[in-house]
Amino acid sequence: IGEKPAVLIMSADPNKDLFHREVLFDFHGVPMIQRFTTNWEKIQNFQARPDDILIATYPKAGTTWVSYILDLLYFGQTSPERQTSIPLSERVPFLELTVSPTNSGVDKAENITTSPRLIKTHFPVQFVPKSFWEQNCKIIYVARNAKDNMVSFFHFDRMALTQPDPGDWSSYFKRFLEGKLLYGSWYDHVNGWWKKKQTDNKIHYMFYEDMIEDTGHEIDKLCGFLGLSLSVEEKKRISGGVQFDNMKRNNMVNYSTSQVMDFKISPFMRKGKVGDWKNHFTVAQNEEFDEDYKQTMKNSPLKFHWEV
Ligand code: PPS
Repeated sequence: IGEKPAVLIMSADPNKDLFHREVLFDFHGVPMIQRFTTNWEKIQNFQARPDDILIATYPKAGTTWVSYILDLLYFGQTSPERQTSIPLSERVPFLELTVSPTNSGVDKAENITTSPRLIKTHFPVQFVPKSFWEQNCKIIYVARNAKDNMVSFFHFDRMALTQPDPGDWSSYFKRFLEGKLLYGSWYDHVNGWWKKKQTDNKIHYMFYEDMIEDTGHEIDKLCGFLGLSLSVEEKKRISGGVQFDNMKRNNMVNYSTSQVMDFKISPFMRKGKVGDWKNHFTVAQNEEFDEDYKQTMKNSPLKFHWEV
């Protein structure tokens, strides 16, 4: 983790700054990069509305999946053209992302004219702008087992050309265990949000593995939490539309419109499985991981499924 650069210089050409790998720096104790911190005051002063819904995850835990489900739950029936003409990343702005002075998640969120506004973040709980708490907004948190989460993040960092250089797998593996990847420690992230949930009934905490096992059931639980009543048929339609193969084919949700991702290296919709870590972890790495996990998670009530 390097020093925090003093200033972020962005050119007037919004595309010029897109394609460089960023360098991590320590930001209030969390490894971060410029494009997620440069607008810090503006992000922290974001004015949430009571009906805003925040989707929070450690990166690669199922953000896009849940974002798409929520978008369909709220807007699938009323505005079908939204589904065919606006990329999901525009419908569900990424709160802390600043691409250029005229292209930021905060601006996108502020420009949304439909309600509720669906907003995505990867912030650890302590970074969430205070208005979300003051306005008592509903928050959906998705957690994914650390092994698959790590593998998915590794491939994402390879293909998303603005992410910090992932290096090789074995060094990535070590940095994950040390909490030295972007957004910091997976362990702190999932535990921090879980702890917050214990005193905040506006947080719905869900697991990627449960969505894989029974998407329909998780959609039912989401509807219960959000106070939505959709017909059985509509929920079935949504559950089908958000299955991996359908999302992978859907150019409005699969990030094929992104300028910073190189699908030749790895597609955004990569595998969508529980247990792909077995194709990446060596036996020794798995033992090291399990030993470390036992220690780091010894006080955590969270239980993850490593395979289904
Ligand atoms: S990001 O960049 O942080 O917003 O990424 P995120 O959306 O959180 O996570 C991407 C991973 O989620 C998988 N995914 C799915 N899996 C199963 N079913 C569906 N419908 C689905 N949609 C997205 C995606 O494939 C990434 O996981 P991996 O393991 O890399 O395939």
